[in-house]
Amino acid sequence: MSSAPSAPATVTDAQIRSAAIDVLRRNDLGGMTAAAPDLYPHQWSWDAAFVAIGLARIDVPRAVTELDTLLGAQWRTGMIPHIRFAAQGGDYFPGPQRWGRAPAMPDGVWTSGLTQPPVHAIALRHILDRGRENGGHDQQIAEEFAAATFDRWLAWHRWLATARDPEGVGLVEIHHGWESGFDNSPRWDGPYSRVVPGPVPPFERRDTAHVADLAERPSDDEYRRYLWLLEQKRSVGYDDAAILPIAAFRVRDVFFSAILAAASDVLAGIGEELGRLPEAAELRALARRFRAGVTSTIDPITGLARDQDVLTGKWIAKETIAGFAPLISGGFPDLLARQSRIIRGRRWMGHPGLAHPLPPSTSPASPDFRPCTYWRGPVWPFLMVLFAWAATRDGDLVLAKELRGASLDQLSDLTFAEYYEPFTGAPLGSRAQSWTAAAALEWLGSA
Ligand code: 2M8
Repeated sequence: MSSAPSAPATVTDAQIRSAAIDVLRRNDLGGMTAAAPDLYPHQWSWDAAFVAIGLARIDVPRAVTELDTLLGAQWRTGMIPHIRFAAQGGDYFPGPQRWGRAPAMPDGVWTSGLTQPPVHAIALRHILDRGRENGGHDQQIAEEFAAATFDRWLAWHRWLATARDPEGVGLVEIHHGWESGFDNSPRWDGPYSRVVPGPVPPFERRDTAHVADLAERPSDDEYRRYLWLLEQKRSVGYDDAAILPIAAFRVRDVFFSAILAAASDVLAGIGEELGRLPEAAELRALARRFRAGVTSTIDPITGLARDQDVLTGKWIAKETIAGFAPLISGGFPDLLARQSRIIRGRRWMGHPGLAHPLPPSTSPASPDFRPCTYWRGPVWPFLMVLFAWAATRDGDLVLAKELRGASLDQLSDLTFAEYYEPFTGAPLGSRAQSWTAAAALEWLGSA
């Protein structure tokens, strides 16, 4: 069982900041930051973006390096893979051998064959902003990096908009729960229940060795399905078209789509600054298309956004934080106002039992809620940064302030846990998780 946090009564911002910097230093593998020291000893795609946001508060050149290293893993198709494996090869399953090679993989780099949400342009924007605030060398390096890599981020967004939205509906299709980043969310229970695993080579999990309680991680049964989907992708050489007729898991992920909409607008803004006007216009159009896609998923009764199972054509209506996708993508003022009311309500941040008024990954009022189990209930600190960034963009400064205050209280336990039990505030999963430390640095702002 998880125990209640035993943080000292008064922890100063300076202590949080110094402990967070320490975590990122210790997880620095040289050019890339391990997502976590033991559980995730490689670079994860969307973790790297949040890490870059935090690093930009303390070291702009190092933040640039984080994104540059990730870009070194970009496939010839434009896809940014969900893991770039460290050369020194930390112990993680499934590792590089299990994924194998693909024709589109960059030479000499080992990656996974899946992708993850495209938060990177948002991180690039943060790096540019911090560089300009600091001026001098920081500004120069940030601006040069943005100009030099714009086309590669553009290729990334274009790949998502074509390979992963083949019918142009304005929603990104994922082929594995890992691609969502919300690995075992109740959102995926239906689609996974229809995955019938074929033969999977023998495997030994490593993740279970790094958590206090096995209930904090997905089950073996879930892993068998995860690995079968990997085998399917591998069997077609990770070809974007060839996977579509055979994929046992095809879901239009509304939260991923919302991130693509938001990030496309941000990248368009960077393109405009660079004088890349046709490309910027293309990105603005992408943002509109995916924002419209997100809006089209709203359940009129609950007001929450929904995923869609491509293989059954059915909506997936689970009460998870992904239901607030419009708060990330932006949208019509009425929709945003309604969502802002819901997220503050008693099924979410306003639930009376919460240790900190922060939205858990699944509503505590949902029958699917599991307070200790990974993406089925705990609070994920890095996500709060994303919601606050979007709230600030849309003028909801009160929500942004509430998220900041409660998050800093939560993080003052100095464990920088991967996720937290919503009612007790106990740290769960990995400790010293990089994107949690980065979130603390972003909340604290520049020194
Ligand atoms: C978790 O996912 C990995 C697989 O990608 C795992 O469980 O082994 C998720 O929380 C994901 O969102 C995150 O990017 C990754 C590394 O922090 O861990």
